[in-house]
Amino acid sequence: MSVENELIIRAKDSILNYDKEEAIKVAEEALKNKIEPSIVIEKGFSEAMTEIGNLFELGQIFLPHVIAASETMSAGVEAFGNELEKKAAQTSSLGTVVIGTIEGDIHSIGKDIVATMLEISGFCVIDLGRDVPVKKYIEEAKANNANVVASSALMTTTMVNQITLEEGLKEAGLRDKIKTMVGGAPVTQTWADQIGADVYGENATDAVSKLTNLFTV
Ligand code: HCB
Repeated sequence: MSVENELIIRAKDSILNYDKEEAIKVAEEALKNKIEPSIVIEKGFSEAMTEIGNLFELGQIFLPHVIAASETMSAGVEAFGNELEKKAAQTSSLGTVVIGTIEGDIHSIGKDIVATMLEISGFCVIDLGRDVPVKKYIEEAKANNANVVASSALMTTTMVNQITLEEGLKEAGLRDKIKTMVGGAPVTQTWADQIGADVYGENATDAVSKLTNLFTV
């Protein structure tokens, strides 16, 4: 098995075993072996977080486990530290993305992954956090001259606020200048089309590749 594949498997296992030390070790070994941080983050840490979400939903693990897994992922991502910053600095000209979890919704794990992956891929990312009021997205988009406003919604009850965001951007006269991206477990391409969002991000890789295409061609 290649070193890359071995490290991807170990990255996944570190999350599923809530093992911060191992997550940090995996990141350090990836750096030593010149393996792209984004590969380990997306195929290892991030895929395992999706699995953690499913296990939680099935009642096989509980909230403290979800939090421990999320903290393990943060430790692993942080261990890439300087390398990520260096990469972001080298290529930080693709555009500015204002991202947040939509009003009423406190789910942040997926949004955090997307924000990290966008940053590594050369976008300047302004992360507004979770439960972000529509007004705040608009203020920050204006203040930072954003190219993209990205929202995450994990609940059917909050994804409707992505419509309010589309309308808010139109009312503020910003919609023609800014691309919008929507994502989150209940969000689909059909929903994105229905509300008039420019991009649907199925996962972090899809989000990065679609935005990169938009801003490099
Ligand atoms: Co939460 N929760 N939860 N939850 N939760 C869900 C989302 C349900 C589907 C579980 C269920 O009932 N089957 C459900 C929503 C049902 C619905 O749609 N109506 C639900 C509920 C109901 C709730 C509460 C209301 C429960 C309660 O209190 N009664 C409450 C929410 C309160 C509120 O928001 N106001 C709640 C709370 C929690 C926590 C705190 C326990 C925890 C969140 C911790 C945190 O985020 N800091 C949590 C979790 C973990 C989940 C599940 C289990 C996993 C979500 C997750 O992190 N997935 C989820 C069930 C599930 O989805 N399997 C459950 C892993 C990430 C990596 O996937 O899809 O978020 P992702 O992100 C992907 C992808 O979508 C895309 O890229 C990411 C990476 O590949 N993407 C974007 C995401 N955002 C994007 C934005 C873009 O622009 C582009 C791409």
